[in-house]
Amino acid sequence: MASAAFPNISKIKFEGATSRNPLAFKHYNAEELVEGKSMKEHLRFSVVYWHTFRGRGLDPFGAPTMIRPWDDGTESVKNAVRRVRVAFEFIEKLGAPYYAFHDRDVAPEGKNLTETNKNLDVVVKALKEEQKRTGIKLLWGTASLFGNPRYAHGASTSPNADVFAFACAQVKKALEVTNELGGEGYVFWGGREGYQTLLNTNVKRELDHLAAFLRMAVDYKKKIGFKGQFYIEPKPKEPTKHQYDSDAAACLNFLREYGLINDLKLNLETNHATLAGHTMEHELEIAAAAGALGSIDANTGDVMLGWDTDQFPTDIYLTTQCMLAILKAGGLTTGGVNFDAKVRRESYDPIDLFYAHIGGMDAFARGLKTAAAIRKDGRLAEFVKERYSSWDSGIGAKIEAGKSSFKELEAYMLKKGDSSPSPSGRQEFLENLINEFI
Ligand code: XUL
Ligand code: CO
Repeated sequence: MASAAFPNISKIKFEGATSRNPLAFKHYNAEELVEGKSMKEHLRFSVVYWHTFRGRGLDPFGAPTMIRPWDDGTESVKNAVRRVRVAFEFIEKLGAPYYAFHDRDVAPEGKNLTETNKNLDVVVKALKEEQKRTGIKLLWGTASLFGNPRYAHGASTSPNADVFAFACAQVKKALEVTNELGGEGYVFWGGREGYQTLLNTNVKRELDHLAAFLRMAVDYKKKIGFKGQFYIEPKPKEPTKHQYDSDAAACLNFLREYGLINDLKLNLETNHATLAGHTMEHELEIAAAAGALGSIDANTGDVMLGWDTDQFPTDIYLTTQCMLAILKAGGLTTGGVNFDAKVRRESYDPIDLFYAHIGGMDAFARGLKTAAAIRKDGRLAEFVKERYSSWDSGIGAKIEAGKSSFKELEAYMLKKGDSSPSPSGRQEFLENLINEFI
């Protein structure tokens, strides 16, 4: 490749927990086996193009702070292609096996859709070359249906049918490109699919349109033979006051209502869960219960701030909870741990991108090892199993098998007089048990 963007950084290595090298992994040891599978296969780490290679530290109060030496500041295709080389140098040195992007992160828009698609084709060629050179794969692709002003009122839920049509054309191309790059998935995040005020909104029509859009995407996926997994990414608000895909339960309900439940799984994001007033653990459990746990956007919010700060995950409790839920659900199959996270506006040196990702990967590796140790110990699972043991035989088993009735249960209770006592929930005992492993 041409001159390196990170000439002083070599491939990040695992040095173990006692290392004090900030450019080394202390816990992520790619080939180390956990529950019989390598850490690399369990975690399937992915770097996002948007925050890591397009984020510039802009906020509503101030100008960009991140001046990247490889970026000439133009929206040219040449600059976009140069950025691809830098992105792959970074991901390769980091040792993440995957990346993810929106169409508009990688290539600039042109004067019209034809020119925009042509720009994308040029950059996709470079992405393909770099994937081949490095072996790095595309976890998922997606389309930005929120950045361009045409999407101010939403994309598939726009009151303007032409905007809906444009969004479909854009997603058609994004699906083709994701397929061409061997993407293992495709994400639909609702962007601006929601409302700012109900005074101007026909909710029923907008939901019907969102479903029609997803149905056409499913049809086109089949038509082009794209084998990747489709995901829907819940988020309750921001940029709109209310997003239709507000949390895992709302998404699952929507998918069931419109007959799409077998076509999409969920891509859950920690900071979106907390914006919805849930923990990430909750969202993972709700998705897993419906067999729809697909992938995760790994980040974290700030407990003192109410918005989507998209920080890198460093909290071992959080990563342990995530990995407990993921391992219980059978692991990430098509999905991955995708760092939809950005360095702070004040962390403007390119090297901060390394520190951030290394920290996130180590935090998840620790979460994985801790979760595996809790599972090996077995007391947590045993406690939960025991708590439900009244359902394993007798009247409980009969109810679960759908073989009982109100009449029978009344007779059962009239005979017994009262229910048997329920044992303690032992929350504090269980919290202490988790702490034994952290
Ligand atoms: C926005 C967000 C998106 C999706 C992909 O909050 O998380 O970047 O992950 O569109
Ligand atoms: Co996300």
